[in-house]
Amino acid sequence: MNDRDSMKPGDLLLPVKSFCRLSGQIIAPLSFEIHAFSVKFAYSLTRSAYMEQNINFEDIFESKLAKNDFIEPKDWMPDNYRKHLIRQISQHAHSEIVGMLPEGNWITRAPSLRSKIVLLAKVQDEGGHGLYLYTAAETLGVSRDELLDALHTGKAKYSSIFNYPTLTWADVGAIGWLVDGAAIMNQVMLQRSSYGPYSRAMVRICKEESFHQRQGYEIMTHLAFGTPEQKQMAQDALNRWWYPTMMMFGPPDKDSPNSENAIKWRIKRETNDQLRQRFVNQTVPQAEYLGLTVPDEKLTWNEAKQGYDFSEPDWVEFKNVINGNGPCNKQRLKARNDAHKNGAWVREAAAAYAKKKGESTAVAA
Ligand code: BYC
Repeated sequence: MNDRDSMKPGDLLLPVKSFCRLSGQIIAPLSFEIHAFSVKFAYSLTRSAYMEQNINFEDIFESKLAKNDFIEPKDWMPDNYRKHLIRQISQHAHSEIVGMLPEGNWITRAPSLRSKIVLLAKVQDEGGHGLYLYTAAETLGVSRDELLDALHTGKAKYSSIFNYPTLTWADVGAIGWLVDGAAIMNQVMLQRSSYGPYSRAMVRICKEESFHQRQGYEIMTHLAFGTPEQKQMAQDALNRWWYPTMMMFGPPDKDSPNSENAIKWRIKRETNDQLRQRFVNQTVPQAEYLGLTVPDEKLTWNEAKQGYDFSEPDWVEFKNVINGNGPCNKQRLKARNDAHKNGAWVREAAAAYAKKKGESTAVAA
């Protein structure tokens, strides 16, 4: 088992057991457990060892990428790579916790005890995903407070999809089926992302997202094979969620400023358009099984490309939503700010407990 295998996503403690090798010779042995905030210390030790040997950091970084090795928190990385990751991982983390809100809205109104328990578990999972991802972002030298502050003040983006309302129970089904389905499509590729902590967080998240997708499809199945009114409810949810889900993959490749670096640095392995196409190819047969109609008159199978031709979402609407003017942006930000404010006592209690525990450990030692 190597060091990477021994680390679990969400770990605050990063076991570092690294030997920096030059031509097979160990030049900087490091073997200790460090807290995420000490990453910079380990990095500077490694860096000075390399400098003595006149090593080009960029070459080492590039050769790791070329070999499909992970870049780890203690490794040298270009500033723009670090910035790119902080941007993407924190947006992803924000999406997970804001994503709890539209479905959380239905916990008290779930139509049965079983569906309530399942929905509770799912929403709780999303909170956990946020935690793994904030922790992964912290390994890049940014604090949780800075990240949350950017979300709460509206500076940071989160997925456009969570700015749409959940009007009926069928919307909870559509979110699981379509939104989690799209999320998995994107996140399976991110399991192979070049940044170790992000990639490892994705492995666990993907397992849970698969369950979420099935939960949503189960709800849609009950409705689609239920009464005509239930089927209509399912169709209405599909009509409203189809295009917003297509927007989740981001703008078309030609208008995606971050894709070039993301692909070059192996943060993303596939482009926005490639993933969107795969999502359509996978989802259309699922809609057909349910007897529901995808709201796209142009949707046709293209034998030559072995995929569907489909209509693009409304990119003007997308821009409005990501710029804060979607149907629920203000409501979502207010809910997050209120939750943070109301949770202050929990953070204070946790900090007081950690301090007390630290003091009693010091006395015992
Ligand atoms: N919404 O150059 P581009 C979940 C922004 S949570 C908002 O293509 P990139 C779930 C983009 O940030 C799933 N903004 O960017 C949770 C950029 O703006 P900045 C969330 C978007 O990064 C709870 C600009 O547009 N998944 O599944 O190469 C319950 C230009 O875009 C969106 C992730 O976060 C959008 N949809 O590609 C249920 C996955 N799209 O930052 C379910 C990780 C684009 O330059 N993220 N923008 O100001 C990614 O894979 C990529 O960041 C994206 C965008 C594909 C989203």
